[in-house]
Amino acid sequence: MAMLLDRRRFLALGSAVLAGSRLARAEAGTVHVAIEKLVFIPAEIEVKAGQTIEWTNSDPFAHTATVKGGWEVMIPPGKTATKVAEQSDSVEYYCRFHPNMKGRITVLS
Ligand SMILES: [Cu+2]
Repeated sequence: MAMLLDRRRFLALGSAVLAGSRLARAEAGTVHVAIEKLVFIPAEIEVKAGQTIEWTNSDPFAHTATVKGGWEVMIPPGKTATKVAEQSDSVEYYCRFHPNMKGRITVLS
């Protein structure tokens, strides 16, 4: 457990540094979304542009976070995947493999 937390802290730090180099007003921090039994938890999140969204897939099969006509993040089984939130990322998303899985991101200005 301690190792997992350390790794997350390390990843969050790395993401913040990366975001800082690309975005003028990067907000530090990571917003976590769990995936358990075909559900995004929480389904709705609020982030600021520059924050990292991290999905953690506890299921034994792959999921995606997919925006229709937009981006897609693949989240392998037992793994995490991230995306840096942009100002335009107030979106609804779903899993391409399990379209009943739905989530919503609201980017606060
Ligand atoms: Cu899925």
